[in-house]
Amino acid sequence: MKKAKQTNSATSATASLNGLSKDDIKQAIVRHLHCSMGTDENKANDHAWWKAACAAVQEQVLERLRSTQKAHYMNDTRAVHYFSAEFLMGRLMSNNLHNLGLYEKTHQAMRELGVDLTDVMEQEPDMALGNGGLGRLAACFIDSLATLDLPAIGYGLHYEHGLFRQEIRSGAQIERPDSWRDYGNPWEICRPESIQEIPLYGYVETKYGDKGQINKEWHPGSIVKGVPWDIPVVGYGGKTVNVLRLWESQASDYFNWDVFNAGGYVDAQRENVQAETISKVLYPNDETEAGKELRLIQQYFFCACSLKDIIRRYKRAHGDDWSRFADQVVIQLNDTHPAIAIPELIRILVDRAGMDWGAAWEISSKTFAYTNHTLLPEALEKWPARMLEKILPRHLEIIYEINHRFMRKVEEKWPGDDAIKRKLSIIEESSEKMIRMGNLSVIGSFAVNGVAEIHSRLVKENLFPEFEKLWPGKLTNVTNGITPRRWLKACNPALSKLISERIGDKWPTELYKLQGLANFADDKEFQQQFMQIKHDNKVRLAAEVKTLTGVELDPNMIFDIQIKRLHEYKRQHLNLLHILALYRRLLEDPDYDMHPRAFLFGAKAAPGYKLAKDIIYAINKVADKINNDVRVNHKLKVVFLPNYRVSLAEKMIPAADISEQISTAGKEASGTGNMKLSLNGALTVGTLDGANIEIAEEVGEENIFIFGLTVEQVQKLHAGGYNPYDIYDNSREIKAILDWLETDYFTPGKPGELASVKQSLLDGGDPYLVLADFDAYSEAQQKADRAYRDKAGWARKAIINTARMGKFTSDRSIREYVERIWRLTPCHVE
Ligand code: 7GP
Repeated sequence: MKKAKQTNSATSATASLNGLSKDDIKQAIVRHLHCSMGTDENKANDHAWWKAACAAVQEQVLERLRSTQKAHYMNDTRAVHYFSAEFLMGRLMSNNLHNLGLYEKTHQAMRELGVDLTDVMEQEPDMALGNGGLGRLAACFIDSLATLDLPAIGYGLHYEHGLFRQEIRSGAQIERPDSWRDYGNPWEICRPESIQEIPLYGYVETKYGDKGQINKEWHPGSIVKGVPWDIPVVGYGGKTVNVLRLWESQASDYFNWDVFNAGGYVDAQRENVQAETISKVLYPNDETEAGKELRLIQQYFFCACSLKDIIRRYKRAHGDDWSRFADQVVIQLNDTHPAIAIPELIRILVDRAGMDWGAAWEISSKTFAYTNHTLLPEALEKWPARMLEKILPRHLEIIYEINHRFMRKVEEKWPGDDAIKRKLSIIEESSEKMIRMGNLSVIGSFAVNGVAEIHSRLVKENLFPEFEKLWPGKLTNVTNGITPRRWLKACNPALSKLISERIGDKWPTELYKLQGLANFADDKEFQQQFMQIKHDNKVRLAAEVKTLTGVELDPNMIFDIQIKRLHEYKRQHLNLLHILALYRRLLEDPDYDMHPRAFLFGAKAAPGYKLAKDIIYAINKVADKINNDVRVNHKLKVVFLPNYRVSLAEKMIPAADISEQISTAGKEASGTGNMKLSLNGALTVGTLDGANIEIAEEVGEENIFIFGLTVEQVQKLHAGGYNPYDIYDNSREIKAILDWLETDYFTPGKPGELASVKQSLLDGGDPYLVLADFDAYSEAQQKADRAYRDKAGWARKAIINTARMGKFTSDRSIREYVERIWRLTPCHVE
């Protein structure tokens, strides 16, 4: 096995500059203002400046893209192909400038042109082609892959509308379409030369060869065209520029031609609409299965396009010799969304390349690896066999064949044990026959990983225990990470500068270097500088909050932040109950001793998830009441920031004092927001769940506020029959708070509007143990409050948090994938 070398080539971004001067940049921007935008310095608005600046940067990017592709081609490199239905990229301008080492110069160039780069960058819409953690992880990973000079390509869908834009009207979430490409996306390049045609529907014909062999031929009922759009991914240091290739669906000319000739102009248009629907919208689900036909078609569409693309490239170098395929190609499945790629590759090998099953399986099972991102049963994908039969009839046959052969293995291992067979089978024999994509992924991959130690342990022990027995060692862990380029260097420039002054500027690629800051944790001057930066970031965020919501925040308050998708298991409602407790305590005792605190939320709820939307509504109603209650609003504020997204996260995270990571133990696979906040000097209030556990190990228990039930205690409590009424009946505070929600105190004239939250915690059975963890949470919050008042003590803890985040760079995660799963070698680009 080849071992990946530690690749620290991209140490200092500035070192890699190709001598481009500030004046060169100025000239390029003005040239694009004139020649690409058709305007001039006097007339241009910020949008035009933004476009011109993008075009100037893109020139640099494309040069390097060309050299990278040439180097990869010349070296015939093994590459990882990261298949993901989501890439939550956010904005690219600041990131690309930082990674090219051109940020400062461009800033100055623009200043001399009379424009402010920060304002101009605000023009860029987020690329919100993802829901949450899974999609953002993919974005961090492709940044690290390029930074480490690893041959890699991201494959996904070119959604016309990304995750919905959230508006808050009278406290309620309203979903509006996201239109990130309305005025063009200056970063993407269309590649018509690599268009693919993708079959759908139809039937399978069985043919008998003259030697008795059986051949299958799929006669599709419809063909759609996949048009690739390439988004360059610039590594830090600007040497390697990889590609994110996103597929857009279009009606195939070929298919419409017949209809059109038959005089069916209108019908032909209808076909167009259907084909184009495939990449129209991102499903706004996080941690729930969509279960819709269109979603399955989306998955197949991008997997089939990507596989054809990979095979075309492979054949260019190796012709019809398939023997090296698995040596050159590794495909990482980002959850089960792309799992249909497994039967698709087998179909290509058996039906198109004429291989026998054994040879095809040999290749396919050495090509795929699978990452699991959740244990929540409602998120584990299953497709009705009926639906597959209609859309992908040949794939269903192949899945049955995979399962048939796999069942023989199970029989060998556990002779006569039908219960195990039922459990491990890809086919679930319920009232409606279902295909379990998780089982297919495990069976069809050579490696399976969870995303944090505890999660991977639970994957082994609870989700797939028999698979672990069947293939010891196949299930493994790679703890998630985040790119420190975006999540510290670019989003927190003042802190980055301070860090570089103290420990040098190598930390963006060698994050363990942050350890050096621990030496200054007790240094009065450093503490003062560190906390001054935090204060300035809070001032800036407070201004943003004022603009977005009208609420005024005093930056001397503790900024307590919970930002993540809205879900019961993430327990935003636990946070809300605690806010209500503080409110009550303040009303009962105006001298109640607490440091003033602002609670900030950012969260989108899946449009069909009623209770999640009710929780958003409740947060907003409680916020309204508290923020306008002069008895308490000098000590307590609550803000729900609308339309949480990557670019808003970049403003909130540097301003956080406290990071809320309060999921029910065992439910949050890893979390990555927890890493971003801690890296920026926030202290975590959190449960022993996901990566919180590893963060606690790194920062030490005195620098984090851990509370609540452990995974084992959660399991015990459920097993013993948990009754939330026992807590409600015995806690004066909890009873008062829950009853409060039923009155019209927060919704004048409309009692009961917030009752569903209470209902879910009592008659609903409180499935996520909010009440069971309430007292422990409240205590942890009190500890945090007391700790904050010791200014030097807090500064020390905040500094230690930043200093100990080295482990959580996505570069470390990628190195682990490379060494243990992908076996890639870096390819240095001149
Ligand atoms: C998320 C997990 O909830 C989060 O804990 C983890 O950090 C992240 O993936 C990256 O691994 N899962 C999703 O976003 C998701 O949609 C359903 O999971 C498959």
